[in-house]
Amino acid sequence: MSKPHRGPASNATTTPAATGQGSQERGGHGSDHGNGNGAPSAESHGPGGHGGRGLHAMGDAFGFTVTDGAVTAAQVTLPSGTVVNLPLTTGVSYSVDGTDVLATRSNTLSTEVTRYSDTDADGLYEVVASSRVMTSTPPVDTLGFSHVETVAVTVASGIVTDVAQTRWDGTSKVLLSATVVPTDTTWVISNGLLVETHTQTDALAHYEIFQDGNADGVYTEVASGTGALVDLVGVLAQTAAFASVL
Ligand SMILES: [Ca+2]
Ligand SMILES: [Ca+2]
Repeated sequence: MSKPHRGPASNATTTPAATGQGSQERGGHGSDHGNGNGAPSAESHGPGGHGGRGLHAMGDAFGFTVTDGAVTAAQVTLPSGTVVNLPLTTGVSYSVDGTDVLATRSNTLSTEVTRYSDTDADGLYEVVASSRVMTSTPPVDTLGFSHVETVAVTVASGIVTDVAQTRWDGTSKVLLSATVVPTDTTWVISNGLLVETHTQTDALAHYEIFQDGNADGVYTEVASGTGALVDLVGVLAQTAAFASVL
């Protein structure tokens, strides 16, 4: 798995250069978020590192058997036509939400959910959304730095006017200002959380959610995902226990 990270989150891990600390951090960070990498078959033919984007790219190819409201079998049809049965006892729990199927995996530091939907009612499901929500205090490296992305934010009358990414060495990179206005990224405050959304032409929209639990103007990334935005009240519930350090 060469890309355990998704999108801009990886920016925060590319800046450290001195002392070799950077490369160590990247390794540790990757394993935190890429626990699916341990699958023995997860090389070039693996299912996209189990990330939402990778699974989304597999298209309308998932099949589920639902009995009495529970998923009793899951499978995916590969482009070659081969049907692979998905194991139901490996730490992923399936549930049914309306006509959709949810797959939930609880990791040490986060919870991931993938939503499957049969949007064209042909009996096969595709990934329409995925999310990862932090459920524990951000980990730190041996220097004491947390490499979870943080941004300094200015909000005026409910409008986000300035966003700057805060790097581990104290420098910052302006993402939004009066003169820096990206065309494919937006920031809004919702339920007290900062929601950064990246629109893409060839993939599901990708978002990152930041929280400022100690109200110092610096927001820490607590969730990310693709497709429809994750329930923000649920995010707040999952971060409540450690929000004071965010
Ligand atoms: Ca379908
Ligand atoms: Ca803060």
